Amino acid sequence: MAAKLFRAVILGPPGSGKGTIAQRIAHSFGLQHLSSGDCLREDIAARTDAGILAKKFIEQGILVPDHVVTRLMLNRLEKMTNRSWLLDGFPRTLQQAEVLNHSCELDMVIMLNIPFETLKERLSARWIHPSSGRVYNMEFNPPHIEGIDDISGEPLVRHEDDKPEAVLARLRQYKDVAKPVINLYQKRGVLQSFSGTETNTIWPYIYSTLSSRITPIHAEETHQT
Ligand code: G5P
Repeated sequence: MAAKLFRAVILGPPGSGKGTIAQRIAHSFGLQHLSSGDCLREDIAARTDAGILAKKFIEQGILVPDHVVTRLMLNRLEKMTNRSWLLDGFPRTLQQAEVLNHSCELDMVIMLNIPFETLKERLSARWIHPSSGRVYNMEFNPPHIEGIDDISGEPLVRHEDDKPEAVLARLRQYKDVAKPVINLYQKRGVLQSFSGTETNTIWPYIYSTLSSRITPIHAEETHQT
């Protein structure tokens, strides 16, 4: 008999560590990690119609319209019907959550609660390697050589929306939009919240909560700041 598929979402404000933690979950539990931000950036790079439209919104740090993101993500999910997966950054709005609800049932929604000041500091120190999605932070996980990806040796870049004005816009908008999504998943009984200022402190709790529902493929690793 085929193993039961596991479907999860990670929610949290910009800079809360969704991408960092999602990569750890994908590695430890073998889930396919699908980030809406990465999907949008891929479409921007490929100059698709959705990408050209999305670019204007992302540069200002505001949400891309629901119908654009929803279509993009559902298309990707259709190709993953026989995989266990973890969505990062989607759904963001109640409308997106309702559309997702029609196509699948979620087993767990991981919610990250991180103080506002911590988020601002983290985003301003973030660098990424665009083709792999590897994320660095000049204090938390700096590259071995400044400005260079550890694995490929290629240059690191900053997201357009990590500029200070865009960061503030993203954080403000998040508060209004996320509340009904969180309430929805709380009512459904699938929400698991984790609070703190450090990813490495929160991670063991997330690992242990997930381990109670799905068998890890890699033992828990200790991550040091
Ligand atoms: P994204 O790409 O989904 P956001 O805004 O949700 O972007 P973001 O900024 O990628 O989220 P994150 O994934 O929560 O943040 O966090 P991260 O990248 O792992 O960590 C942030 C930084 O902190 C990194 O440098 C990391 O190394 C560091 N860090 C992590 N943990 C620690 C720690 O413990 N200590 C320290 N010091 N540092 C740490 O979306 C981008 C845009 O796309 C659009 C929107 O316009 C959005 O703004 N978009 C959507 N629009 C509509 N609907 C959707 N569903 C959309 N999805 C994306």
